[in-house]
Amino acid sequence: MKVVRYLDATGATRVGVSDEEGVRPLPVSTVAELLSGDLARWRDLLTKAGSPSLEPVRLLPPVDGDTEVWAAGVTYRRSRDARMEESTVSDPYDRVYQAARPELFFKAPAWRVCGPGEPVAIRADSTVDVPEPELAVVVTATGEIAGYTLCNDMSSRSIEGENPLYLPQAKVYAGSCALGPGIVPAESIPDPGGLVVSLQVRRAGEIVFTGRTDTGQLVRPLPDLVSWLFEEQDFPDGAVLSTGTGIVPDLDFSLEAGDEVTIAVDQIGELTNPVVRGKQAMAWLLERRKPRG
Ligand code: DO4
Ligand code: MG
Repeated sequence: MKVVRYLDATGATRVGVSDEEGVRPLPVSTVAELLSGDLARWRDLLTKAGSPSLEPVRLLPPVDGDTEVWAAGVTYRRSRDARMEESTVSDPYDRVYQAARPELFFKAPAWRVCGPGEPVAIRADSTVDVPEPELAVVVTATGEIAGYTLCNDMSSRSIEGENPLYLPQAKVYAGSCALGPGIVPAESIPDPGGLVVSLQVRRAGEIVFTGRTDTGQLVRPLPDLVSWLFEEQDFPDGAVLSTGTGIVPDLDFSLEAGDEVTIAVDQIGELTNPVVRGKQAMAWLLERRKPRG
């Protein structure tokens, strides 16, 4: 069972639960509303799904409102080694891998998140770009893990490699964050520490990269990452925290416009996105953004 956001046949945005019976609408209009209390409230609201909807649906990103997406970095040995190789300054990556305090960075406001099947982007001013397949935790306003989804933390290796202080530009831009396909409630995943994570990149119908890891390689417990995130700030609409990548291609690989990226996490789902280059190709995100009241 997954919590999903979707467009119904009338073009209205809905929130529901998707399972073998179909999609059943929930009595809320946003996922932010589901996350704005504690875990007990989230669980209670999920029991209130209606009858299966027969309408055709298109999935949307499973975040909305003022929910923020954050990400952790250098939480797998492979990520540490890849950063040390790509960067002009390798020391900060080794130090953060071993430090008590994790690397956490803001990734995207909900409106800039891409959903299943929607384009993700590489920057027009970047030369080495990769997808990062990551398990993401979805957290209530009270800091409890409500569920799991997938995050593609699209990244420019050339920009971050030039100077680690360029990390926000390497990581935060139009088309840099995809989430989905839905949110699997935490109680369905008794062991989030043993999930296979995989990545496939297709180019002109050919597979040009595949990689595989598992969440057992994560150097930090998930609740530990969440408690660092909530240490000195509140998230009244909940938060999504992507937990880092353990799959990084060699430096001679770079994504190209026209590629198709598929990331998957065992028991959570699969997320496929085509790749475009530059912010003009992501102008649809602005169109979709609702006017603020
Ligand atoms: O410091 C770079 C961030 C690395 C990252 O995003 C990851 O390890 O997933
Ligand atoms: Mg990452």
